[in-house]
Amino acid sequence: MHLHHQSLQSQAGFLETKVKVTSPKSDAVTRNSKKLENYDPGFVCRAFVYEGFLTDEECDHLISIAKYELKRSAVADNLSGKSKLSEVRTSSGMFIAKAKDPIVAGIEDKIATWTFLPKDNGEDIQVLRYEHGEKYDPHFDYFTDKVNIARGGHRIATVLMYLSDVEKGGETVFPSAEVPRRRASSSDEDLSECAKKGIAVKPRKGDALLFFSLQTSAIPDASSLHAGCPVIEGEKWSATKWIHVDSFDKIVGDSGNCTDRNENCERWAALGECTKNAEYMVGTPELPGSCRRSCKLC
Ligand SMILES: O=C(O)CCC(=O)C(=O)O
Repeated sequence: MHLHHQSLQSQAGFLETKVKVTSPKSDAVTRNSKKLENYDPGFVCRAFVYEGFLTDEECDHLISIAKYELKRSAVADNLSGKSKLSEVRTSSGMFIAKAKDPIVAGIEDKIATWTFLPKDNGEDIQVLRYEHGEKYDPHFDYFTDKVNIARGGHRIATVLMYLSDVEKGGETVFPSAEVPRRRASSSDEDLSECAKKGIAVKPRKGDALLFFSLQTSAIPDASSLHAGCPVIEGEKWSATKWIHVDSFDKIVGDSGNCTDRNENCERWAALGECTKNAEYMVGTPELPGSCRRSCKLC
C-alpha cells in the first residue's frame, strides 16, 4: 500500500498532483509532479488522497442531510453476512440514496471521474459521525461471506471523504501497509498513537481518500487493512462510498433464471464461454443455461 496525495486544481482536471506520504515514524514527504518523473517505475499506487475533493458547501450539505437520521453503525458478520452491532465499530451513520439531489449526484459524478469506476457499481453514500472515543477497528472492506458478494461482486475500492477537520485523533490508518522506501524525514507531531501504527491520513474537511481492496489481479489485498482511529478531541464527520466490481444497482431477482448454477461460471464467462459455449452457458428461454448471471443476461 502506497499513499499518494493529489490536489484538485479544477473540477474538470486532475492533472497536477502532489504526493504526500505520512509514515508510521511520523515522516511526511511532499513531492511535486516533476520529481515524480524520477520515481521508481515499479511503483504501484493503491491509495490516493485528493486534497480539496469536496467543497465546504458539499461537506456541509451531506452533514445536514445526515444529522437527524443517524443510527449506531453496524458491521457485517463474517460468516452469515448479516448486519450486527459490534464494539469494533462505534460510530453512528446513515445512507443517502443515490442521486438524492443535484449536490449528491454531483459528488457521485466526481467519484466516478476520479476512480474510473461506474456510478452503478457504487453503494449509497454512507455518512458517519464519530464522537469522542469512537472508532472503527482494523478491518477489510472486501467481504468474506457469500451473501454480500452476491450483489455487485467484491468491493474493489473505497472513497472516504472527510467532511470535517478533527482536532486530534480520527485518522484513517493502514496498519499493514508497506512504508514507501524513499522519503524525507520531518516529524508529524499531530498524529495520535493509533495513527503511528501504520500509514495514516489525517482528516481534513474536503479531502478524500481512495484505496483499493483488491489487487490488480482481483484477489483481496491484505495491505488494505485499515481503521478509523479513536477521536481524541473534536468530532469527525466522514462519508464513505464503497464501490463493487460489478453493478450494485442491477436487480438480481429469484425469478427469471438469473442465477449461476456452477461455481465456475464467472471464470468461464471471463474466458469467453458465454459466446463459445452459449448453449450450456446462456441456453434458451425454454431451456435456460447454467451461467446466465455471469453472462450478464440479467
Ligand atoms: O473513518 C475512517 O477513517 C475509516 C472508515 C472505514 O474504515 C470504512 O468506512 O470502511
